[in-house]
Amino acid sequence: MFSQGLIDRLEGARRVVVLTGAGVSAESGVPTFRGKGGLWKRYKPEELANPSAFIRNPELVWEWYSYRRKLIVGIKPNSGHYALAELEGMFPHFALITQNIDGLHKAAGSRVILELHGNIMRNRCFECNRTFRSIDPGDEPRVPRCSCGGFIRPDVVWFGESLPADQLSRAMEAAEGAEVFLSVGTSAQVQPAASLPLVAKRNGAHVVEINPERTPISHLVDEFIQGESGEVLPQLVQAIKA
Ligand code: BV8
Repeated sequence: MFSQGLIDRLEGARRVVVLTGAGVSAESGVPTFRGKGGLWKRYKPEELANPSAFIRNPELVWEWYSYRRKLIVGIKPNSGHYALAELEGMFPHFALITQNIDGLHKAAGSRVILELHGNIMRNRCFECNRTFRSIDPGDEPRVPRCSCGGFIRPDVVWFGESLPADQLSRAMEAAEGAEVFLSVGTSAQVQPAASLPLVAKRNGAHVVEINPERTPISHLVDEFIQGESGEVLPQLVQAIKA
């Protein structure tokens, strides 16, 4: 499954970077956005995960996130998450960049995690940006209010919103310095995350994509490994150990 070139590169690598997307959480039962069985059929994520949708209909957006939070409460990391946590300890410099907002990488033991798109279990005020951890999504469609009077929203990055500057700059830096870059479980359609594998490639990294399906960057990477992350990643860890 793995080229000797990849194993050789990984054996000698000091700087390894991984970008993950919703596909890594699929085997934990978290629906992806765009694949089959994607989230809430009736709406496209781009129609709901944006500030104007929230201003127009805060209850609908809040309800969508409450629905998604309920999907996430009680799910567990899968073997792909655990393999990534193990990979972290195998290299002097390792960075895990995720587009996922489900917190499963942390739950699996990964320590250096760059959350580009926020975290669904955190909330913040739409007006004053104060963050709230305690809000229980509960069942009420009523959108909670901050003491400043503003609506409280999930602390995630919506379409049209800038990514957290420190997370993005650290992710760019990691991609620029990577010797091996793995793009795992992402459809590579959302910017600026989708440009990270190309930044790595432009700076000399050996770029590997792991996905059951091809994506818009599959023809640009050095290796495309067709498969599910929950299977491929543990086998990659074993191959390096061997
Ligand atoms: C920005 C958090 C600067 C919320 C998400 C016009 C106007 C405004 C902006 C734009 C525009 N045109 C383009 C843009 C930029 C826009 C963008 O990229 N749009 C795309 C859709 C064209 N990006 C932004 O707006 C970003 N901000 O650019 O700010 C700016 C500011 C103002 C104006 C312009 C620019 C913000 C993007 C962040 C959006 N937030 N999520 C939430 O989750 O509710 S994005 C969302 O998509 C998730 O984060 C998700 O992770 C991410 C990417 O999707 P994937 O993770 O790849 O998931 P997907 O379902 O797509 O694919 C799953 C993959 O897994 C598939 O390939 C499948 O084959 C594979 N798979 C399935 N099973 C497995 C598997 N792989 C492995 N193993 C398996 N078992």
